[in-house]
Amino acid sequence: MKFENKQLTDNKYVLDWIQECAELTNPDKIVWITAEEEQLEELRRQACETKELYKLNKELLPGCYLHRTAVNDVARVEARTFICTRTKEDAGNINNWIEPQECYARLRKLYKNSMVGRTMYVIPYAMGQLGSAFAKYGVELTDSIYVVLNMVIMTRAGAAVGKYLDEHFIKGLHSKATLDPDNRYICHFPEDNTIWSVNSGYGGNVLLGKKCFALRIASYLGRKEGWMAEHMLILGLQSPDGVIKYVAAAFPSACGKTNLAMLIPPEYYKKKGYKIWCVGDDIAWLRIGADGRLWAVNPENGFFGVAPGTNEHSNPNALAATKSGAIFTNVCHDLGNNTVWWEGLNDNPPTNALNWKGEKWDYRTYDKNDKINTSGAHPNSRFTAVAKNCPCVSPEFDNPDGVPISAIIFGGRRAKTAPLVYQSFNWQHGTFVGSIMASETTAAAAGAIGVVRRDPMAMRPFVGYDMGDYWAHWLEMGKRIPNPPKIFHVNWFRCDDEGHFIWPGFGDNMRVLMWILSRCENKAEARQTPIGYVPYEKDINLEGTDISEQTLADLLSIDTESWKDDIANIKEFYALVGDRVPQELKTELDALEKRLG
Ligand code: GTP
Ligand code: SPV
Ligand code: MN
Repeated sequence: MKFENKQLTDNKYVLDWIQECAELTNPDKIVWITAEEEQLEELRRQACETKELYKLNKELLPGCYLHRTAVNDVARVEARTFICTRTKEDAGNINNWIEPQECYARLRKLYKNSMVGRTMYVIPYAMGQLGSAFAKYGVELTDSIYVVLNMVIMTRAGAAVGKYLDEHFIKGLHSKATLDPDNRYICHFPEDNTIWSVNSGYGGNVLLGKKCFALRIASYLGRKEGWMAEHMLILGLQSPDGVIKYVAAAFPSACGKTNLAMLIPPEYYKKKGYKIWCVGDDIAWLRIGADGRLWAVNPENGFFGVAPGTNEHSNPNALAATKSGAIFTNVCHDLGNNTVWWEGLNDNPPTNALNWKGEKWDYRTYDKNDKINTSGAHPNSRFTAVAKNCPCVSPEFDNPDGVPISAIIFGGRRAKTAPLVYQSFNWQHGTFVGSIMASETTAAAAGAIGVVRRDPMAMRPFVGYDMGDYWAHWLEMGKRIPNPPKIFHVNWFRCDDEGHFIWPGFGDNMRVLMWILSRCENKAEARQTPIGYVPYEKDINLEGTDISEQTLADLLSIDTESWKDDIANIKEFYALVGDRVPQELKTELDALEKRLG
């Protein structure tokens, strides 16, 4: 095996594996990613030459690039994502499963000579701070420069990782191959620390450190090793006295994690000196600290955020993070000044532009009922931005110990059933609340949009083993945490009968965070209802808004009939999850049904 540059480890286990993958895929060259600026600059140059990347306006967007994926390759593909444990039972009924040896054999045929004429890049990377107790290491082999450049932003990648690689590292093999959608596979072998991804070039399918490693493989490792990997943002809320309290929140894909993690407090709170710090916007690894609390780190190093809807008002922090060194995927290309645009950025769509498919685009043809074909940017178009470029990035971002979590918040898109906020009675009931989460589907995954489906803990597509066992692990963790966070549920997406959101959302979500934290400090009373503790209206501060008391009352009301209807659907879902649903959760479900009357 011949490397083009100096290899970053002598570990035989690592080198043997690279050799084996190179023999299979047969690249022309193998290059170690040191992530030195000179190397990255050369890769950017090459990618621009082949039009894999477009260099954007140097003055307005320095160091920024645009990339377009194949039109049939714009989101995660859950139907082609597999958990390949030795037994089907260990993957569970919610996951797709292929027997590992059969899967390896099937995919070997697709990888065979897939890198002929291409370079294989070897990316050593860490999820978490190098050398910290939380950190885990991986190597991704890929034939895509786009993947290399994204991984360098999204993870801690490069030469410094070499010395941490040993036989525990996560082996990731990615090849674009022919991008054949019918032979697209995102496969996880948790028992072998292995991820194989083939025939895709879209983020969540190919940036193997993210969903594949930091959630699917990590959730499996977390269960084995006594910690948790969750689809959660982490934020710090600083009070005028300087004290910062941290919360972690799990919302399904494209349901508001990035926005909440970076929120700007409403004027009323800002003036008093409140501030929000972003520790993470998508993934949290949680461990029990020596002090008996639950501590969280964000294992990532950047944001792979939804572009549409991001603007100066909704999320100025995210927007600022995309102003330099960012990669935009499937957004609209403004040819006038060589910048980018997306729906919801502003009210001035470019008049000389290419849409996300790279076709000449006339903004006047936009039809919100047919976004895929008429929008400038794809609804799941994304920006990849360096976390440190975000103005509100937490000073604790690099703290190897993470931050202590006061509250865990679940949430989803529910037009009717869920109130603005409620608190669970205790950890077991909170686990139940997470297990029955439901949300309308979004453009983040291929398939129908706006269909309500159960998405427990926002982890339905990301648990690397049986869902029932995952819930049991939650219950087990609760028993082991001496001072556990309180568990809440929120819904920013309640609609009136015309389908308009009735809660303003975004910055105003701070008002709900304030109630949540006051509950954690035993400073607010609450109304006990069948589903949990709900705020008294007087305890949600509406100062500076035009929300009427009636609207707030509606937001906090519990529609008993729709909850009763939901019970049947929950039972069906538990039956689908199957034998391993913990008895404690079935008991909670029975108790809820009784309380609803
Ligand atoms: P992933 O990166 O896919 O995991 O998504 P995410 O959970 O980080 O979602 P994100 O914050 O990017 O939000 C996705 C969409 O939800 C955007 O179109 C936002 O405009 C919208 N959104 C976010 N917060 C709110 C809110 O409070 N209210 C309303 N109505 N919409 C919101
Ligand atoms: C999600 O879909 O939840 C994302 C984007 O965060 S992706 O990395 O594509 O999975
Ligand atoms: Mn996500």
